[in-house]
Amino acid sequence: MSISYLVSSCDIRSAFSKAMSAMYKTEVPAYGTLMELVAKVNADTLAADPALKVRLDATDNLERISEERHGAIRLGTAAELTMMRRVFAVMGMYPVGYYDLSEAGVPVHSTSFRPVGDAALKRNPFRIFTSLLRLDLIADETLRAEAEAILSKRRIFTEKAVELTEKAERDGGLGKDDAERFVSEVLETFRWHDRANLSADMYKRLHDAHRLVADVVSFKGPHINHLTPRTLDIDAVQRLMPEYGIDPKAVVEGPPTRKCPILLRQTSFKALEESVSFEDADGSWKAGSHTARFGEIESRGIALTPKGRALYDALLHESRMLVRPAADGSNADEYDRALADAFKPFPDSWEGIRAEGLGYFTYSLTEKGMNTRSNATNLDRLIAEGLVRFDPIVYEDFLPVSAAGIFQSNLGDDAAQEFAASPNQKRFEKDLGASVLNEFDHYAGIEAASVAACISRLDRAVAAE
Ligand code: OOG
Ligand code: NI
Repeated sequence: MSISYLVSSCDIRSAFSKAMSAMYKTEVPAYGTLMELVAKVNADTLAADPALKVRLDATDNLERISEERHGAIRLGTAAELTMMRRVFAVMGMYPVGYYDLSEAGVPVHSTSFRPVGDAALKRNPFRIFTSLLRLDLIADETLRAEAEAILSKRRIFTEKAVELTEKAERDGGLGKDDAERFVSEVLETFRWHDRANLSADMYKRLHDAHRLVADVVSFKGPHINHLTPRTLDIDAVQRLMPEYGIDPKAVVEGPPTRKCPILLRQTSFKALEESVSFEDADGSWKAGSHTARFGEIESRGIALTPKGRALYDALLHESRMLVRPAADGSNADEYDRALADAFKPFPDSWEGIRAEGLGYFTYSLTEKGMNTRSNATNLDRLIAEGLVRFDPIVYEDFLPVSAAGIFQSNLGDDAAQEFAASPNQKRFEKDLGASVLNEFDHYAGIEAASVAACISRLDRAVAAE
């Protein structure tokens, strides 16, 4: 087959995120309502801030501003994780970052499959936060073995999805018809199943061990558990959710509201209780319920360096020592104030963040820089002379404390459990069958490349003279 007939992985990813969005809106109507609210708040924000509109118009596709940025699934076995990696690779999504959630009382570790590189992110930024259940953290050995046995029997991918993935690997991509078929076959893996693959009794035992274990083990596949559009005003959406009949989680996760946003802020509506049925030994179906699916919103800021991240972690910890957000929202205002106070030492200007080496920036030549010859290599001087400008690099990854907060508020308030913190990235990568990209190295690389491009361009101007 000639290469020119292959559909780009970005196009497959776009088609997939669109199909997933359509499916989830019909599966979870409250999610459709959240999307409407987000679209309205984004439109109002742009109307009230023409400068923002101009800026976003230059850097983002305004038409797609309210579209989904991410979703999440939870897998049960190493084989599922490896296959998922291969499926996502067909869509140009690669594992970035390792997140240990055991420390926060959730028995999973995770990565994010996402497009890497500016062009791919711009084309379609959709990513999937993917967790692998850690049965090794469950104390009850008998239950652990039973859960493993149930998981070993299920097949979460259709035969055709596997076949097309293998074909894409062989041929370096898929043609148009195959790509369409691939999207609809892969979508099956993410679909909700209201019939559990075990008895009510077994469900209860798994649920008592940890609600997340029940969510992963009880079903035929890893249903998509939320999708997350981008909002331009997360505080407004959080405030307005109740007016739209949706129940927000207690607080917005991540940093406080700031002039210069850092990292990632996110909030969600609480997972809904849904009807499911369980199959008893005699083959009869018994009605029950399960809580897993919700909707989320996100708003992203600058990617922080290890130094910036350490400061972020320390300040967040400090604020939570003062006020721990209650799941019922009763101290939400108090928490917001403590958070804002705790973050005062974090500079709130791009110049300040840059001067202290807290964030990653891309550097480019100004108008003046493009028309100037220089062989200077001192970045601060080039900036001071107005030859070079700097812009924040957007954080495209996740935050373990925030993710744990999202998990927790959606698993129910009694779900937190003490696990010994036991990050095990080596084991995760073995199960994944590949290593994950280190997000800090990745941002540092983008920054370094932009600096090198500025300096060589200024220098080339000299040579050209
Ligand atoms: C994933 C929660 C993490 C986020 O945005 O941090 C997440 C889950 O509940 O499976 O999606
Ligand atoms: Ni999420």
